Amino acid sequence: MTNLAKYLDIQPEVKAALDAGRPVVALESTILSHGMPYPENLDFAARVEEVVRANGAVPATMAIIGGKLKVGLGKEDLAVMCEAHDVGKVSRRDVPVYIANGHTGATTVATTMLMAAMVGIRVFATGGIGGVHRGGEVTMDISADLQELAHTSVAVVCAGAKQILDIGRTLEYLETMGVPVLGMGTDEFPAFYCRRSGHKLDYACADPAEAAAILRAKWELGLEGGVLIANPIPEEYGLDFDKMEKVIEVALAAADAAGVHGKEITPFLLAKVKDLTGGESLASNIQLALNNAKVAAQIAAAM
Ligand code: PSU
Ligand code: MN
Repeated sequence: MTNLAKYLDIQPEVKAALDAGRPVVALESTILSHGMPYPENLDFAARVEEVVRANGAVPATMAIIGGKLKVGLGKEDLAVMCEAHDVGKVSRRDVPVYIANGHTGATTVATTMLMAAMVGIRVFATGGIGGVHRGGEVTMDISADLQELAHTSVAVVCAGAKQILDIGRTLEYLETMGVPVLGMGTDEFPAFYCRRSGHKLDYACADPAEAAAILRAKWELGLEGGVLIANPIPEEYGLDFDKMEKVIEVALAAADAAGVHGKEITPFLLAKVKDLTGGESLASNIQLALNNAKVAAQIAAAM
């Protein structure tokens, strides 16, 4: 940690928990800065941390603020990320640029994972992961989240992947990269707002303890890399798959017409889906992310 120390700013509570071997759960900030509107994101940021605590773990929301890797955010830092003025989106390749330039950016799944691994946090809760985009076999637009899952030893609890992606190819990619995908109480990969995607999984876990046992076995064997834990949205908040498919087709056509590509495509599609579905999708988004935080904290505690 000697070389890392000058780049890292770890909240004292998180540091104390890590030193004592108590459970800690990482949380990302792209979901705050680029995934939810203000001020709803501010309320969500506080609630998701409460859920982690209520389930026996210490929350560590990640961000890059003024060129520092921040592990655990206080109230003021959370407000900066939620207001999101001049806050970029930072995936693995962006990290050194933001550090050297002293910029502020929200961490994606990939960056939150790599920061968690740097400080020894093993479990991370998010909403949905990035993946292979539709048409990715031609454009090669594949989220860096998948490479991070291949190499970085952190378990990511998510509600699957949004239908903006090619879910089948995303799962194929994870299989090739040796990433276990575990359904929490299901043998079907969920599609974020929807409990079902039509894609079967090989492994279902009955509960957080079973997931924790699989993580322990993987990492004690020295099998480096992440594990994806797919936790479906609670039944009462789930949206209809066919209805979402129509919304996503409109969003994809809009992205195409606007010529959006690269790192802008995911935020563009997310914003479009939000516009097209209004408050309904935001409420679902919040509930699924809180549910993931609960399961992640329970897994961290079981480890
Ligand atoms: N999918 C969502 N909501 C999100 C993201 C993805 O449903 O907020 C964010 C996550 O931070 C994820 C990132 O890591 O987008 C992926 O971006 P890209 O496809 O550019 O790698
Ligand atoms: Mn991309």
